[in-house]
Amino acid sequence: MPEYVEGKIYLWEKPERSGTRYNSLADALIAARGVRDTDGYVNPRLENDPFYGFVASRAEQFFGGEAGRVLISSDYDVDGTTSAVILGRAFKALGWQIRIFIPNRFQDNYGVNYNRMEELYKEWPYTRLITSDCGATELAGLSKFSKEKGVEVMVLDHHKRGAVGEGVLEINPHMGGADVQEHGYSTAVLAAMLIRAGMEKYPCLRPLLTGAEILAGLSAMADSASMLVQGARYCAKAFLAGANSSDAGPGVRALIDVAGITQSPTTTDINFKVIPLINAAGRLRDADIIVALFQEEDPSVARDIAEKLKTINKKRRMLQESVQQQALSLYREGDRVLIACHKDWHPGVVGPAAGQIAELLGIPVFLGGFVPARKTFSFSGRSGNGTDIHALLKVSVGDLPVHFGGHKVALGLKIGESDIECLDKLREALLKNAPKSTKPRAKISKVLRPASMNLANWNELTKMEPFGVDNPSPLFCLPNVTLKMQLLPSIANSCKGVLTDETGHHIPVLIFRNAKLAGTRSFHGHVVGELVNSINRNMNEMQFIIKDIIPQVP
Ligand SMILES: [Mn+2]
Repeated sequence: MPEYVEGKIYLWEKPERSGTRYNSLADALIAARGVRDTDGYVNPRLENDPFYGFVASRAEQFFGGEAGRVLISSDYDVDGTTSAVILGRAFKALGWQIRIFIPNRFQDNYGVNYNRMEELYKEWPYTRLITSDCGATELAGLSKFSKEKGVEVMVLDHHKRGAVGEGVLEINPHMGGADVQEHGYSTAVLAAMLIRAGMEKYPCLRPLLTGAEILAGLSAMADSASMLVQGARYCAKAFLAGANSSDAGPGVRALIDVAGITQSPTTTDINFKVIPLINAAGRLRDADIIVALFQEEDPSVARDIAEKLKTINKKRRMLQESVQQQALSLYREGDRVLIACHKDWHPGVVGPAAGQIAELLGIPVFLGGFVPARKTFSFSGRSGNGTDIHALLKVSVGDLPVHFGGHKVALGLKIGESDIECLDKLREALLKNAPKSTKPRAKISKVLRPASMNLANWNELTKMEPFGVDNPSPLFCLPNVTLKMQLLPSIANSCKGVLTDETGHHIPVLIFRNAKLAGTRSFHGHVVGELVNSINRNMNEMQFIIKDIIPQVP
C-alpha cells in the first residue's frame, strides 16, 4: 500500500488469506494475530500461564519461614508500587512486620540502593529483604549483602538478569522455559501468581487474591506487559472487570472515581486517565503517596489522596506542556533528530514530553531537565519512528562524557552540569548518524464497509480486550467514502461528522486533536481508524475514530 497524509506506511497485519471462513469479524482478527490457543486468549487464567509452574514451585519458600521483619524494596512506578503493596498485604496476613521502601527519582538511584538498605537495617533490623521490580541486575551485590547481614534475600523481578547471586531466591520470567515470553510480564503479575500458588498452603492468602489480580492488571497495562501473555492478559481483564467493585479496594476505586470514569473502564480510559495520575506522583515528588493510597482502608481518606494526585497531575501536565512548547520551538525543519535541554525543565516530565514530540515529528527526540541534587542534566529519549535510538547513541557518543541506558525505543541519558558543552558535539553526531527517513508503520487489520459496522460486530470485538502491547486495538480501512465534518466546539482541534460509502450506508465519525486531517470540508477518499463504543445518553453507540485520511489512491 502507498504512503499517506500523515507520512505513515500502512501494512496489512497479515495478508488476507482466502479460503478460511470465520464465524465473526473478531475470530478472523484473532486468527490474523497468530493466536493459536483461542480459548486461552478469550478466557485466560492465571494458573494456565506458561510461567505459573515456575512461580508455584517457589511460592512455599517465598512465603515460608518464621515470621519476622520484611523490607520490600521496590520502584517508584506503577509496577513497583503495586507489586510492593501486594507483597506487603501477603506478609502482613502471614504475621510479618512489613516496611516498604520506594526510592525517590531525584535523590536515590534507580534500583537497589545499598546505602538506604543499610540505614534501614540499622534503624529496623529486618530478617528478610525482598526486591520487587528491581534487583535482577544486582544479584551478586545482593548475595554479598545477604551474607554480611544474615538477611534472607528474595528477588521478584522481570528485568534482564545480571551475574548470578548465590543464596538469593529468584523469580524472573527470564529463567522460564522456551514457551515463556520473557518480556511479557510485569512484577505485580508475578506477585499475584505467588498469592494464587501460595494460598494452597497458606489459606490466609486466599482473601487477598482478587485484590492482587486487580492491582496486577493495572501494572500490566502501565508496564507494557504483553496482552497476548496469558497471566498478564488475565490480570488486565480482572482489573477492567473489577476496578469498580468492592474487590478493588478503596484506593483503586478512588482513583477511578477521581479520573471521572463512571462506567466499566476501557484500556483507553486506564492509559489516558488513570495511569498518568499514578505516575505524576513519582515524576514530580514521591511515590510513597501511591503506596499509601493502595494500602488505605478508609474510602474517604483514599478519596483525599486521589484528589491530591489529581492536583499533582495537573501541575505535571502544565510543566510538560511548557517543556513541549519550548522544545518544539527549537526544532529546525528538516532535522532528523531533536536534542535539547534547559535548566528550568523539570526532569520528571521530559520523558512524556519527548514522547509526544517524537510522535508528532516522527523523529527521535531527546529532552533534558536539570537535577540540582546531582548537578546533572537528565535526558529522556524516545524513538518516534522506530529508529533504534540505543544503537544510534552508541555510535554517536564516542568519548563524550555521556552516560546512557535503556532500550531501542526509550532510554535515559545523563550529562554532568560541568560537561554540558559537549551537547553540541553530540547533536552534530546524532544528526549525522540518524537514518534518513524511517517512516512509522501502522498495521491495518482489515478493510471494512460501513454496513458491517454494527453493534453486534462491535460487541464481538470486545472479546479482544484488553488491548495493549502485542494486541493493539484493530485498525480498519474504509475505502471510497465521503466525509462531511464540522469542528467540535467542546474539544480543541477535534471534529465530528458523517461518513458515507457508495451504497449510501453512513456512520458517525470523530477526529480527535487533529482537525487539519479533514478540515471542515466535504472530502472523498479512504480513511483509517478504530471502532469504539461511545456511551451517549445511556445508549450504546458505535463510533469510528478516524486516525488518518488517505487521498484517492491512483
Ligand atoms: Mn516493572
